Amino acid sequence: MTAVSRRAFAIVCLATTALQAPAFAQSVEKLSVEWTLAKTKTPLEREALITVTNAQGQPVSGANIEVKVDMPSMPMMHSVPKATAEPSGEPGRYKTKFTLEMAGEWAAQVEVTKPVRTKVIKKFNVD
Ligand SMILES: [Cu+2]
Repeated sequence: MTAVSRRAFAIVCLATTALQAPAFAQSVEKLSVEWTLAKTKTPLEREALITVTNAQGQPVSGANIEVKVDMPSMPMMHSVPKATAEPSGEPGRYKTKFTLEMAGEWAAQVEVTKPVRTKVIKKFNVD
């Protein structure tokens, strides 16, 4: 390859990368996951309302969300069943319920596996 053709090749590569960038950025973008917890009539049970938005702040529909809760101060002591969130009817909003085993400091791992993998930890207190 001559120096000129090598430079031309490099420019074509750059142009191709630039064209592909938006799709690539979308596939690796991080979702924003927020939640609010509410008490139910059942002691130690909580209902989580989870909101998933993309980098543009738009609601994300069709997400798969699993919630695992544990007590950071008591490793291996609890085994609350994993909860799967269901669509709540509003775009980007999901809900699920789980029952804690005691009062105290808990942490939830909220894991989105679709459309983009995202994992967030939410700490909360149970009284
Ligand atoms: Cu405990």
